[in-house]
Amino acid sequence: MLKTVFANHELENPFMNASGVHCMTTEELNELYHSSAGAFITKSCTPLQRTGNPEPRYIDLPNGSINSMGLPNKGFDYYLDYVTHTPYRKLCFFSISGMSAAENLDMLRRLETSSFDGVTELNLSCPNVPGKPQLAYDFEQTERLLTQVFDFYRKPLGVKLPPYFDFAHFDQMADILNQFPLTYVNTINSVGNGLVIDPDLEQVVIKPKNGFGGLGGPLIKATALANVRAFATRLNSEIKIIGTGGITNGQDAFEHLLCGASVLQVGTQLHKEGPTIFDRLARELSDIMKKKGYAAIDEFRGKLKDLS
Ligand code: RRO
Repeated sequence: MLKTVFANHELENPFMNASGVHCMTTEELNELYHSSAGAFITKSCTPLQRTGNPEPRYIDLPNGSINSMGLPNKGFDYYLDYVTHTPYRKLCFFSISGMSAAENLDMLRRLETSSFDGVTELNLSCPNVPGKPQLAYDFEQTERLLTQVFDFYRKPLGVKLPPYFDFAHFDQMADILNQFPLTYVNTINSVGNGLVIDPDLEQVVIKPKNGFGGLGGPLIKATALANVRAFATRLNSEIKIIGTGGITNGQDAFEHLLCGASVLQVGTQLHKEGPTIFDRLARELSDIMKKKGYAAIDEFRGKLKDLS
């Protein structure tokens, strides 16, 4: 009942990890592969490996998480080797997050000529590298980069966006994205540069950037749903939406689907619970659908109602 078609692949269910969580090493990626997740994605990578920011750099909160990992990753070749040498029957997404347009274009050229036949995610929204603003908050640079990408890139590609908070920005970004043959838009990355503090110790809780970091989990769900809905109602129907942000149970998943998401990514709660979470989410979403009399996700996807 949860079967979902995405980029011409049939997924057992719409659930997968959000890039960054449980996907840094081949061991973690294998655990996702063998879990109940319908698909999985690699950690956003750069051409060369990076150690990332100093620790502590990820903290679980009662209502979510804060992180300033700083793009630690094992480098493009490590993940390309994994996705091209592991026989897989589960859709695999490959996330890249170059430190410059040139780095992104270089990695995409190498993916284009490789045997990789999954889906590529271009991360335009990492909030945690000191001195590097989130690219997708710069509309001109985003349009220029996508123009350069689609000059040569022919494999399925989506972009990972930061949250937007104004209708003018939803409109402007959707107008840009609608010009390109994108497979999907993934919304949202963490809500950038929140500040969580410990009042007893009178100090911040993570070390990098004086405690500023990306927020995830239940505390960002309303912003995630707003962005899913805003893009679902503005993008061409060929561009699918991946809904990310605040999914901890079947009801959260149901809400993202109602707003128009096709695939659902889980970050904070996967970090807390581990890959067995995908069994629980699939069961809880199926139970909700059964109670409501839905036999397939397509019967309610995107059908959120306004008040009359
Ligand atoms: O590695 C990170 O600090 C990170 C990345 Br690349 C991202 O896209 N989103 C996030 O919350 N953390």
